[in-house]
Amino acid sequence: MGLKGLMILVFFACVGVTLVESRVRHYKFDIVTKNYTRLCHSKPIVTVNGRFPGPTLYAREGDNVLVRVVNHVKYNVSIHWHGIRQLRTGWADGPAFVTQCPIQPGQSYLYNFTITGQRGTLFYHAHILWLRATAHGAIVILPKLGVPYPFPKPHKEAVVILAEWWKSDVEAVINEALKSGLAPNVSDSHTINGHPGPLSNCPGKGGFNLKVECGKTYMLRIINAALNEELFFKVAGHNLTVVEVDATYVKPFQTNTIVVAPGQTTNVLVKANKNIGKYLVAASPFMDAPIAVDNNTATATINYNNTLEESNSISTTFTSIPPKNATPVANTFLDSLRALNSENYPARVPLKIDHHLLFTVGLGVNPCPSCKQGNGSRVVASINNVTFVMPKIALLQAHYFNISGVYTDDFPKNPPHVYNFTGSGPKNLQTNNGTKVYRLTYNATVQLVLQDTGIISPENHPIHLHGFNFFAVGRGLGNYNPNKDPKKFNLVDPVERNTIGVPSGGWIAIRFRADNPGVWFMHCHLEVHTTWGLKMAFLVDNGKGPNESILPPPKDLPKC
Ligand SMILES: *[C@@H]1O[C@H](CO)[C@@H](O)[C@H](O)[C@H]1NC(C)=O
Ligand SMILES: *[C@@H]1O[C@H](CO)[C@@H](O)[C@H](O)[C@H]1NC(C)=O
Ligand SMILES: *[C@@H]1O[C@H](CO)[C@@H](O)[C@H](O)[C@H]1NC(C)=O
Ligand SMILES: *[C@@H]1O[C@H](CO)[C@@H](O)[C@H](O)[C@H]1NC(C)=O
Ligand SMILES: *[C@@H]1O[C@H](CO)[C@@H](O)[C@H](O)[C@H]1NC(C)=O
Ligand SMILES: *[C@@H]1O[C@H](CO)[C@@H](O)[C@H](O)[C@H]1NC(C)=O
Ligand SMILES: *[C@@H]1O[C@H](CO)[C@@H](O)[C@H](O)[C@H]1NC(C)=O
Ligand SMILES: *[C@@H]1O[C@H](CO)[C@@H](O)[C@H](O)[C@H]1NC(C)=O
Ligand SMILES: *[C@@H]1O[C@H](CO)[C@@H](O)[C@H](O)[C@H]1NC(C)=O
Ligand SMILES: *[C@@H]1O[C@H](CO)[C@@H](O)[C@H](O)[C@H]1NC(C)=O
Ligand SMILES: *[C@@H]1O[C@H](CO)[C@@H](O)[C@H](O)[C@H]1NC(C)=O
Ligand SMILES: *[C@@H]1O[C@H](CO)[C@@H](O)[C@H](O)[C@H]1NC(C)=O
Ligand SMILES: [Cu+2]
Repeated sequence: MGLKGLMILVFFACVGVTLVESRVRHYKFDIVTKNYTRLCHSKPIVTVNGRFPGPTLYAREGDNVLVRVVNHVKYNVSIHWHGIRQLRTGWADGPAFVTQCPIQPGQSYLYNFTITGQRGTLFYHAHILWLRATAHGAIVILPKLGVPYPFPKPHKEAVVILAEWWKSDVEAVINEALKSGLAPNVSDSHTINGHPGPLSNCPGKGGFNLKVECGKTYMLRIINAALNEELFFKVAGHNLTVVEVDATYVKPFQTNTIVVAPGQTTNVLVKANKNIGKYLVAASPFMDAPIAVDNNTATATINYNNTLEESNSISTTFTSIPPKNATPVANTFLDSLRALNSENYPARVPLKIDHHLLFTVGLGVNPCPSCKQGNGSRVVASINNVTFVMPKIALLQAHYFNISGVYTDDFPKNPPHVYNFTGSGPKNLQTNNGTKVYRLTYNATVQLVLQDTGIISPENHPIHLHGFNFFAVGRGLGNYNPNKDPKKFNLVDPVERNTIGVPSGGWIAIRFRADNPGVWFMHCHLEVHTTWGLKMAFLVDNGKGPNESILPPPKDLPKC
């Protein structure tokens, strides 16, 4: 009897622990227009809860997250939880017309998802039009209670969000470009946590300032929420120890410069081991193709022991920024990234591949009689020569409710023509239009080689896959060679991420397992290229097992 009673007690104790460990986190996001005055040019912007960047969403691995999003602006809105895997909950993923119809003005939608097997830094952002320029914020997923980081616990943590700022309304910027057929204006400033920083000539400068104590270690959760630009990030006089990217742990390494593409996140440790003073933090553009970028450097400061108060008497240590075309600096950083691949965090790289795919990514030119400035042509973008046309009904709804005529499942496995992809390109720069998906059975394995093209110009494309993390097993310049290149693949500890740059004039090979049923968007995270059509979707069928089907849609799922 005594023993039996004890066993029951132990059983209840365990259940108790489980219940405490995962919680329901409630958030309310009001999408509101706010007259933002922190920069030189005061103007109304679309924000989450009136803040730029928006509030940080905190959760723990295992938590159920419920976010009620209420649309108070004149635009249609949807929010994407970038990098959250959304296992079986595609309804909560967010890209407009892919997994949901938009939340219309005056309407609301409850995003309901559970964070499974992930911890680290991600972010949320609007996933419609160009609203994500200002409607975004950090997601911080702490490890489960009692589970430590696989590196020494930092004294404090700070979220560092990099973004872009236009003097004009962003919707006016992209609409002007679509009308002309040409590229949109580059931004007027980069920002760090909403500020261009102390080196800008805006009144009320100052900017983000991190106070540190000598001898302590700090973790920066760096997010690139910019629309169109990859960024270098540095801290004057301090090395950065990289410990995580896209909410996956990496083998720690030191560097003085990191590069973060739009859609990527990077956690670094900074040890405050320098002389007391102020140190500049800098974010500047990386562009290794002849394409215009905003060349303004955003800055912030790290201050030792409250030197801010005596800021006039303490000098600031500056840092040199890499030239914008510093490909070797970017490569040194990217080549250093390796999955942690420890016992607790193994890299489960698919070794047997069911689908070998080769997708060309790049630009094109289509006729546009009304595009006067483009002389009757407009720049477009495509994957395997398909310029994706957004449907009027969300793809996931069409799939789930068997609505025909919304998409076809014949997205090409290979480019329709083989040519010197990274050369000057074919004579005919036109593309096909289509709303096509690539279909996968549940649990199928995919190797996808993303090949940049030289059409108009080679360019680095940060490709983001929804619904999955993938392993980046290989990367190279020129045209991918299916006979030689796979021999050099890293199948042991390749970095695992959700967004990766296809090198300018080169290729990248990624692998993933289709263990999440639903419709999953894949697109360039340079918003201008997404707008131009560099996007497609994978459709993953339900599996046969009990937990291998899409859950039914929530009752309040927006209608088109
Ligand atoms: C926003 O601020 C600017 C400059 O202060 C002002 O001219 C404008 O009227 C304000 N707009 C709104 C909607 O408050
Ligand atoms: C969230 O989704 C889960 C799984 O479908 C469901 O059990 C739960 O009731 C939902 N929560 C709310 C508040 O709708
Ligand atoms: C884009 O830049 C051009 C040239 O500076 C300017 O005339 C135009 O007004 C800008 N467009 C927008 C929408 O800001
Ligand atoms: C900073 O990192 C670089 C690159 O790993 C290394 O060569 C250098 O010694 C480090 N500097 C310090 C002060 O640790
Ligand atoms: C930045 O770009 C502008 C316009 O493209 C140019 O006039 C300026 O000289 C550039 N500045 C630097 C520092 O490269
Ligand atoms: C359009 O044609 C004019 C005149 O030939 C030329 O100067 C201009 O560069 C062309 N613009 C584009 C985008 O091709
Ligand atoms: C869609 O079609 C499939 C297969 O024919 C069927 O199993 C499913 O119940 C249908 N779904 C709806 C919502 O009608
Ligand atoms: C492809 O084009 C590039 C750039 O012009 C050139 O360097 C390369 O030799 C070409 N490759 C082949 C196989 O022709
Ligand atoms: C792309 O498709 C267009 C339209 O069908 C065709 O004219 C063009 O040759 C194709 N280009 C390539 C590179 O496949
Ligand atoms: C694709 O659509 C554009 C209009 O957006 C049109 O000009 C072009 O001819 C279409 N391409 C094909 C191959 O139908
Ligand atoms: C998925 O595939 C892996 C590897 O082949 C296998 O171990 C696993 O059991 C499969 N899962 C399901 C649900 O089929
Ligand atoms: C919002 O989306 C709905 C559904 O697609 C569409 O009918 C409506 O015109 C859109 N409204 C605005 C303001 O863009
Ligand atoms: Cu791109």
